[in-house]
Amino acid sequence: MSLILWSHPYAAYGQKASVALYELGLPFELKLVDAGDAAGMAAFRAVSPFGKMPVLIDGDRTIVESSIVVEHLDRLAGRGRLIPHDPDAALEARLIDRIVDTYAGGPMNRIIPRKFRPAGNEDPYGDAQDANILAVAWDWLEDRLGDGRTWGAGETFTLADCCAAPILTYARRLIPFGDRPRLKAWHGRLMARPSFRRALEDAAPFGDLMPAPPPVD
Ligand SMILES: N[C@@H](CCC(=O)N[C@@H](CS)C(=O)NCC(=O)O)C(=O)O
Repeated sequence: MSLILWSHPYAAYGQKASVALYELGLPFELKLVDAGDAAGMAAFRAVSPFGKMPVLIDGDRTIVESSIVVEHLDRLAGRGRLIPHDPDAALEARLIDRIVDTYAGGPMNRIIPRKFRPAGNEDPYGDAQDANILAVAWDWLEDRLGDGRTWGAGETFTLADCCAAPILTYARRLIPFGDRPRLKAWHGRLMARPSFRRALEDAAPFGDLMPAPPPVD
């Protein structure tokens, strides 16, 4: 049964799904979420209750929410790779996924749209609050990586890394990693991972759409 992924190659949460697909070697067909294509957008909205990507179509199943998409893909690929078999390791992978999604992806997805608001609608207080949440997330991750783990949740590449690769890459352009060497080193490993490199290559033709300066660290 062929898999269909509704996504945009530049979208962080879409990349989370495509990294998982590439990791697991699962072929898929991309359906581009293109705001300029009215018919395409109507078809996308029909499968995406909140208008969010990614959406995975697997036969007669429609799967929304990137973490659930990754869980589903891991199951399709025989289980135990992106969600470890060991229950404690699985909990750690899900924990890092939740922390990165909620406290790095969350503020990122609030700060970026505010940058496109019409003049006079700025929200410096909200921006500062969200910048602070991101900084706390960086501190928390730096501390969590203190046990010397190679990847986000241990010694194997998991859901945690599928989530972190794109979100860290974009969010550090809003709040740099600063003096957090373990976070920087983990991100360096994510950048070198072939599955994420492939996702970045998919995004490259769309240029740099991020309304923030290039990374400084
Ligand atoms: N909780 C969702 C978040 C997905 C999300 O925020 N996707 C963004 C792209 S990175 C999106 O669809 N944005 C389009 C919009 O909000 O209109 C998930 O994990 O799948």
